[in-house]
Amino acid sequence: MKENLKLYFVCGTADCPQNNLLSVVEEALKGGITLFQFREKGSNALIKEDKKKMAQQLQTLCHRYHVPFIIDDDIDLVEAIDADGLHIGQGDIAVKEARKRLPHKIIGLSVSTMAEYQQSAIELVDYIGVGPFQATQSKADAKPAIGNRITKAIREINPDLPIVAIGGINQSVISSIIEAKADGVAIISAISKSPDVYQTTKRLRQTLDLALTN
Ligand code: TZP
Ligand code: MG
Repeated sequence: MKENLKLYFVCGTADCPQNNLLSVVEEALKGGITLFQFREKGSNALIKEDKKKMAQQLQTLCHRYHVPFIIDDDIDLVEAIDADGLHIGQGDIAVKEARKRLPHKIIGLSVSTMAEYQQSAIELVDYIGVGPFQATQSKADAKPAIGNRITKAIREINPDLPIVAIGGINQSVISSIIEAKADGVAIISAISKSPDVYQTTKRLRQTLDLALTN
């Protein structure tokens, strides 16, 4: 799991200014993302059959590059298309219930505070997403920025838990996040809104590879 968290791209149609989610994801795959999450949110979000069709196309694309395909929040869709996993927030379906329905799939959980960590069934998840690291434009209801504080505190008490940092992450903060002992970074806009998704992703991946070998 830790290897897959290195460069985790999270994206939905609303995150792509040119309305080109499929080509953005393909460029990011070519650039070296290690995990992808389909996070379809907002007032113009795809729903029902349209969402399912998009998910299937994204899944096919990810698998062509041998990258696991995760879906945000929609456990029915995970089951319907046999996705590789589910990501849930604190207000979504309970971890215990998700694990019961998805015994062998990847389950990720968002954690923003130590209280959330302590109150969650951490032993049932495959990784946690910790954030927001910095202020973010990509999540309407984002909690206050926490920097590396929660990552460091959780790493102290749980040395083996796969942790990915999320929120406002770009090239310039990667080394500090890896020094805080996260296993990787999850990114929306620094990739999806880049004028050159392939080059940006490739550079992020090179920086992560270097930071993780030191
Ligand atoms: N959860 C916490 S911050 C965030 C999510 C989904 C948004 C991250 O997006 P960006 O554009 O990388 O700040
Ligand atoms: Mg959610």
